[in-house]
Amino acid sequence: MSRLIVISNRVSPPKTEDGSGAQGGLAVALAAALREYRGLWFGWSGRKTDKFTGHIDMQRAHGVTTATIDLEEQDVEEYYNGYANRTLWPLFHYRIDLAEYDRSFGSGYERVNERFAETVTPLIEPDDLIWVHDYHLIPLGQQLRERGLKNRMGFFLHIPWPPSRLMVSLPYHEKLVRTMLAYDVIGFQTEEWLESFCHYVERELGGTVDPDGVIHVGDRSVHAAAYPIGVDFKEFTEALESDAARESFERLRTSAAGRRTIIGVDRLDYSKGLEERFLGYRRFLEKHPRYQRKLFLLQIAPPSRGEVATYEVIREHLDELSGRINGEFADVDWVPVRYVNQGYRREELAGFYRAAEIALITPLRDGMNLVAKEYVAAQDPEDPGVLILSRFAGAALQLKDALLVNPYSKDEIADAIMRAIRMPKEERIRRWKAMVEVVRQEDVVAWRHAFVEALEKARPPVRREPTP
Ligand code: ADQ
Repeated sequence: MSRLIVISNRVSPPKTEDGSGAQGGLAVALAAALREYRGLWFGWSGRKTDKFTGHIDMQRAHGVTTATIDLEEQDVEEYYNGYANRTLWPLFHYRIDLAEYDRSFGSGYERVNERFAETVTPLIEPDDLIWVHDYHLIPLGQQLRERGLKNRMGFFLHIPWPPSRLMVSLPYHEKLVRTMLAYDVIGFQTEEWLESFCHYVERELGGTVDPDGVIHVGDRSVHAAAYPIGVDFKEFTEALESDAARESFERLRTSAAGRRTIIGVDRLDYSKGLEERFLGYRRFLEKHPRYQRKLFLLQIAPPSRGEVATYEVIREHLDELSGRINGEFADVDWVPVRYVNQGYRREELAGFYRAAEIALITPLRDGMNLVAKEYVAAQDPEDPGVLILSRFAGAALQLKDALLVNPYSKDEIADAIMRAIRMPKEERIRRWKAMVEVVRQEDVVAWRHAFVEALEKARPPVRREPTP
């Protein structure tokens, strides 16, 4: 069997064999894929160094080999905080108003992709399957080809692909997208992002798309498809059985004192629609005063990307807005918004999801959104909660039985909360059953199998040797 080489911006070495602990779902999923296929996981260590040396820190823990490199301060600033998070992230989430274009970001992005290519190439054997992840590393495949690698290579984009009309606002967009043709397989979260990509290929690159998803541009043919990512259903339902989950369930239910909990869990990011969510919830409180003391919103939002100014701004706005809503509506024995800025272990989160009668997950744009799926996975089959989900999350294409809302509309959010409160148990069960089937079947194991299988089937194309 071929080895699998996973390459992503950051690498999080597995902390325990079963994947429990404070890791995100994706880290757990990738670690499990590597245990299954052997191979290694390559990426940035998260550390900064004075001078880039290309030194690879190889470690083996719990059946997974990781290989990490340190980056220079300037690399991190231009590649990670710059091009990845200040240019591509906002643009790909349809926020061209927030996207910054700075020449140094682009050159830093290219430089770090070259550094990745340079250091990982000697670790790769001819038969390895290479799986590159996300917007940080779009040109990496091309860089690897230029170093002579003929391996089968796939790229998976975890975030949306923007409509062509937005994409063209990126300086040198064509150059960037053309590098993607170096891969054999390109995966998107949903058909919608895939469609936007195909539209771009046809309109801007003059390519054609076969009905079976093979894209042709010049002499290159690439297989492009949607591979919706899922949660590790088994791992998550097992986490629910843990003492930590039981304790966090009790903790939330006890403190709720008979009131209903509306839960939101998101990285603190403008794409997650937190301000709009708070305003929608405020509209609910305004419209339905008699329900005011019967529920509360628990928003868990650990800060992310603190070195990027827009994230500081959103954090300030949310501090201010949650304070304002609480000041306006709270009473001595009731606070309408519990706004928490910390991360929790997966077991604890599972318990919180189970204890919450309603989940309010309203990103303005999201590649998939795993929190929505985790919430569904965590529900009690006899008495499940209601999922209110943004129609602009990739997950909405699969979770059609959620209450789908336009996250920009305060009234739609307010009305959905009312509907969730009043929803009869039979309807809750019916909707949940339909959703949990999807979450169970299209889980993260199915996702990685589908992607790796597509990669295995891709014929290694014959390419030129690198020019000396
Ligand atoms: P994210 O934007 O980070 O991921 P999401 O898919 O919701 O968004 O995943 C977040 C993960 O972090 C979930 O597993 C969640 O449980 C965990 N998490 C969030 N808040 C937490 C907290 N306070 N404590 C502990 N854990 C917390 C990107 C894309 C998404 C895509 C994923 C996977 O933006 O659209 O679904 O990658 O492809």
